[in-house]
Amino acid sequence: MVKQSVPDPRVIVTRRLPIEIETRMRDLFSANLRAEDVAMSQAELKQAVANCDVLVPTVTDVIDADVIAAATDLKLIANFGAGTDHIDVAAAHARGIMVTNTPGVLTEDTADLTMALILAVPRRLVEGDRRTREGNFDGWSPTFMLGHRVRGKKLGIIGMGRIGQAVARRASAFGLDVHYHNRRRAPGPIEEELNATYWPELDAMLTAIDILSITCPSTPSTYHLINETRLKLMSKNSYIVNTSRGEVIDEAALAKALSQGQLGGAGLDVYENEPTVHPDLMKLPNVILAPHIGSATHESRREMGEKVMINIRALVDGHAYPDRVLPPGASFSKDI
Ligand code: 8YV
Repeated sequence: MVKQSVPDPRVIVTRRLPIEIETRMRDLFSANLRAEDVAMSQAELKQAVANCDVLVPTVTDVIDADVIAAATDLKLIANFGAGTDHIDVAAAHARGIMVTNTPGVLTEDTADLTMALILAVPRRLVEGDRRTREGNFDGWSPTFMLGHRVRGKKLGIIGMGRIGQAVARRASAFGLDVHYHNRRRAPGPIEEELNATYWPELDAMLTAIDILSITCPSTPSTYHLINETRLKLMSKNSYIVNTSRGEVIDEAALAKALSQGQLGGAGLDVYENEPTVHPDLMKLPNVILAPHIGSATHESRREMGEKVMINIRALVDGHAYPDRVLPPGASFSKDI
């Protein structure tokens, strides 16, 4: 189906993007690019949506109903990133404003970072690096810096989407036994390929696993999915890795559990109030705190930019959007 084309859309980009993407954006569109890499304020976002056809935001922009209400000619929010929890997709949809994202291209890099944390936390890699730099490596000893073996342990994945599956593949290669919890059970062939055990009840899975990896999206139903009660279900030697969104874990409860030795450690790439990190987590040696770098490779960021431009081209040429995001319950058949 061909929709109305918008030949020369005014595009506003909220953050600095890789230079080759900015150059191409300038070639293709009337693009208003950011001079400095600083997030826009809510007032600036409102001003932006009142003066463009396409907004290109990132995870650091809160595109809430208030911002969307300020839009005049806005037709498309072409998000630079896969997660769209910072956008009120329902409010956009209600006003006929399309939302697109950049899935797929950051899967492998995010899974690599997840796997790196799954290995680095039990083996105390970052703690060891710190000790060496601080002059606290006095030579090899049979009992120095012992961690825990990864091979043979049970990995529980929450969220068996693209990234969860890519983590499962890596984990199998490292000899981990893969378990998962997801809203829906994965199709048989995928479960078979990944040799993954499905747990319909999250609580039951938490009692059975050694390492928990969170790769589900942040939605109202996953908010604080891992809370104080659920943390208590996990064993004292277990680890948590989160590369999805901070909001999925009650960060204060996690900090408390780790401080009290209820868990073995954690590897986090995302936080509830980014860039702020719970002060107690900062003090713990058995926690690795990565600065939201799941997709931070030149390759991913370039390909995310490509996807953003392809989605904007769909508007220019009047084609269906390749990466359209819909609010829950909405149907694809409506005004594609
Ligand atoms: C992105 C991410 O870097 O794509 C996502 O959802 O979490 C990150 O890897 C970020 O969203 C860019 O907007």
